[in-house]
Amino acid sequence: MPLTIYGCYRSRASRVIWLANELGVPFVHVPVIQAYRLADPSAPGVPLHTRSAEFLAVNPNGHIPSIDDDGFKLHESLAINLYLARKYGGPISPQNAQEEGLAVMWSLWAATECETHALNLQQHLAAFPPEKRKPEVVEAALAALAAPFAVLDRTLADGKGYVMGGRFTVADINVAEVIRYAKPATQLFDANPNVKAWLDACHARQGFKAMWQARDAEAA
Ligand SMILES: N[C@@H](CCC(=O)N[C@@H](CS)C(=O)NCC(=O)O)C(=O)O
Repeated sequence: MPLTIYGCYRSRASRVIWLANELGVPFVHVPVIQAYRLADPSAPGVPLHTRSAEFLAVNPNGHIPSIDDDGFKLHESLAINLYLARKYGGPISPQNAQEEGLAVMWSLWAATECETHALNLQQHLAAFPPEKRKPEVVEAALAALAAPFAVLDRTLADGKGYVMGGRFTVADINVAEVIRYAKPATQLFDANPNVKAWLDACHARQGFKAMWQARDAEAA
């Protein structure tokens, strides 16, 4: 059975699809959408969504992405990526226990130190309509991200432009997909030129571009 990836492109499924593209792993894509994007998720004929019984049977948490890899179900985007990298191997994957530790560390770092603040920047600087945007949330997020961005900037300077291992790995994807949310806060990137150059290089990769093109083609 082929790998199945559940989750529309306009979700954290983008991370998993980018990695699958980089690995060259074929997959079946099931574009489950977020229930909150539907006016009435219980209306007849609505598309498959995060509260559909059919999807809750895959992921009882009711979140995307999830995968089904020959009957093995896994949730949490960053964990899925670490699993797929481990399974399929190659230079994108950790090569030893230390690299394994670093890849997990950077993934947890992105999720715990950065993701909430980066999402706040995306929403309050770009996604929300002007009347919902709160400058105090933006200020708090900028303050919270100043130190982690500086840490990442120094790491990239020392690491030849990569998060770990001196080459492009799953850790770059997992961190880049979180840092991407902060893009509307250009001052963070101006203050950290290595982060800016690294994110641009990540987004110039064919695996990312193929994912992004499909995301653009998906209904908003
Ligand atoms: N920590 C989880 C977060 C999953 C998550 O919150 N996904 C969002 C979409 S990006 C979702 O499913 N939202 C719809 C819902 O909660 O109904 C991960 O990284 O996979």
